[in-house]
Amino acid sequence: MLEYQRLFIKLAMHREVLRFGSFTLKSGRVSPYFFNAGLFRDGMSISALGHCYAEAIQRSGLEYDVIFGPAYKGIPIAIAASMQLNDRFNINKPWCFNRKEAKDHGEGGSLVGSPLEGRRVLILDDVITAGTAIGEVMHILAEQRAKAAGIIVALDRQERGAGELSAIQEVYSKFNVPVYSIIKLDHVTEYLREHGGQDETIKLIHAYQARYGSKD
Ligand code: OMP
Repeated sequence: MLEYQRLFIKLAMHREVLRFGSFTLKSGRVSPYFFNAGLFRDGMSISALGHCYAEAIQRSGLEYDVIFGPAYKGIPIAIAASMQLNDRFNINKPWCFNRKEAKDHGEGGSLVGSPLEGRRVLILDDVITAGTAIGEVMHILAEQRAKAAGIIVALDRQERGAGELSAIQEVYSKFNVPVYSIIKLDHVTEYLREHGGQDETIKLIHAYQARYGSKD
């Protein structure tokens, strides 16, 4: 695990973005942990989050023209990451996000920010579990005749999608788009092991993975 990944988990646990307990997911799966990116809700946290995405973007080596943050949780992620790319890496990229409701007056349209049409789009989102949310984003890109260059999420839960493949493999085989993450679930269990006293939590995560985990 890299140092920025360790710091990311530390911050996520400190801000209770990453919590352990019993949580019913969108997919209906009952998970022993949950990652709520909406709780990076102060200046220091969102700045650190943007830095981690910027780091993951740079490490991915992906080539893209514009950064897209799907509403709602992807919006501050895209803004924070584009600021950190500029400030730390001297890379100035345009950003864009969607509204959930299209406006019928004023500036109109359902997109805010830089146009997507005909461009290579880097999608920044919070979490992929079964891959449903990403399907909706691909629909927006198709409408704009834009091409997805890649997807970066904060946490790869390393779970199966609808079938036997991992959700991330499904995204790749369905849309031909690579997915990267700041951390994977394996990093979380490694971090818990390093810090000790979390044997019960690790056991519950392993049991959950035995049921829903992907084999990659
Ligand atoms: P999928 O659409 O199944 O890939 O689930 C991704 C979405 O689930 C995220 O965009 C969140 O809305 C939500 N989610 C989390 O935010 N954190 C988790 O740890 C798990 C989920 C989830 O419900 O699977």
